[in-house]
Amino acid sequence: MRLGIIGLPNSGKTTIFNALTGQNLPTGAATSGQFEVHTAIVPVPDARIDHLKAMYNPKKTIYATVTYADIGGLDKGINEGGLKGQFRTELGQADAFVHVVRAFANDNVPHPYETVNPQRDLETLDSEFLLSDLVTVEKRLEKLQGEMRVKGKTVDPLVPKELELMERFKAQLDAEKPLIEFDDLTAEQHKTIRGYGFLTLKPVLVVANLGDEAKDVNTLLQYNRVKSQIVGLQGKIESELAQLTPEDAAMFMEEYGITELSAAKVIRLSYELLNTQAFFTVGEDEVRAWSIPIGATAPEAAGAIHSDLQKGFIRAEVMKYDDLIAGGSEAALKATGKFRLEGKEYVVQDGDIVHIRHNG
Ligand SMILES: Nc1nc2c(ncn2[C@@H]2O[C@H](COP(=O)(O)OP(=O)(O)OP(=O)(O)O)[C@@H](O)[C@H]2O)c(=O)[nH]1
Ligand SMILES: [Mg+2]
Repeated sequence: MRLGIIGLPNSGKTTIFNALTGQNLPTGAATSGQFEVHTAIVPVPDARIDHLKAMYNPKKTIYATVTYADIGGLDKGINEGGLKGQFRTELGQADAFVHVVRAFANDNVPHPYETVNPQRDLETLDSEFLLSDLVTVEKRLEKLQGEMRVKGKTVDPLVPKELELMERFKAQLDAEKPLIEFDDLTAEQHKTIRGYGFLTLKPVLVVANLGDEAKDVNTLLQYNRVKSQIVGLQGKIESELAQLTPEDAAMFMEEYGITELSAAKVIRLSYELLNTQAFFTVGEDEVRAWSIPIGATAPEAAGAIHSDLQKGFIRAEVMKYDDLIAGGSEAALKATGKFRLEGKEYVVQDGDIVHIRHNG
């Protein structure tokens, strides 16, 4: 699952990438304006995994992960007539966006529009994305209408279907509304449009880069988009904290009365944005989180572990994480009858601890 970190030049994308991933990429003028993508895979903090680890004392502990891509070089697109080429392709491939908006004042860091105004910046990039989707839709419409004209009655029946969908998309974008508002798209429609990489179809986590003071993000910004959230993060401080050893970082945090790093919260919110949930497998060898789409069935969950487990699926043994913790042990949980055997139709829930019974 890939989240593209986007935002206006100098908003602090790379700083926030460093804060989230613990990397130490150069920030500031050195990288400005170049098309450059840096990626890193990050474990998603999960207190449940920590508890399971303490309970089973496994040899290995594996958290769910997300991938962040710091996508630099937006200035070109905005100033030179639309998002194009490699940059547009890169954006299209993200599953969701982390949209960084600058909320810090600093005279040494130039702002592309001179003043610090997070709401304006958020809307500027959003309209750019809307416009980009509109261009994609119009190109498709032209192509599909051409095919209808040339082929007449012999046209592939998928063509008029897609034409209708693109007309619906166009009306939505003309009204300056994002495509993510369509929550009734069928699996077939999703398949048709998958390759187009529509930007306004992706969920967005807006991260206000607060600078040196902690501020209430809701006083700075409003964002009413569905499946989207706003969060504040002190980019520079947290990117520096991410460079420390965990012990030094803990000491520093205690000294400043910081209980949780916003970076940890941003990573969790990023994960939730992706319509993904975690189930767990436990044992002496390994305690592990696995990511599956919300709504996945037990055999699909088995397939996330290994395709053989999906093929040979018989039943899933399921414990609820909360029941296990309340009971204190597997044995105690079994005694209360809360240990369950589920079949092929079972829809796995977030926090299920699963063991797959299978053939072969
Ligand atoms: N004071 C202050 N400066 C910051 C903060 N976050 C970023 N900066 C500075 O702002 C400048 C731009 O930060 P970057 O992280 O490089 O921003 P960017 O969005 O990646 O920039 P481009 O990739 O060039 O578009 C750097 O000089 C940072 O040190 C912050 O929280 N406080
Ligand atoms: Mg950068």
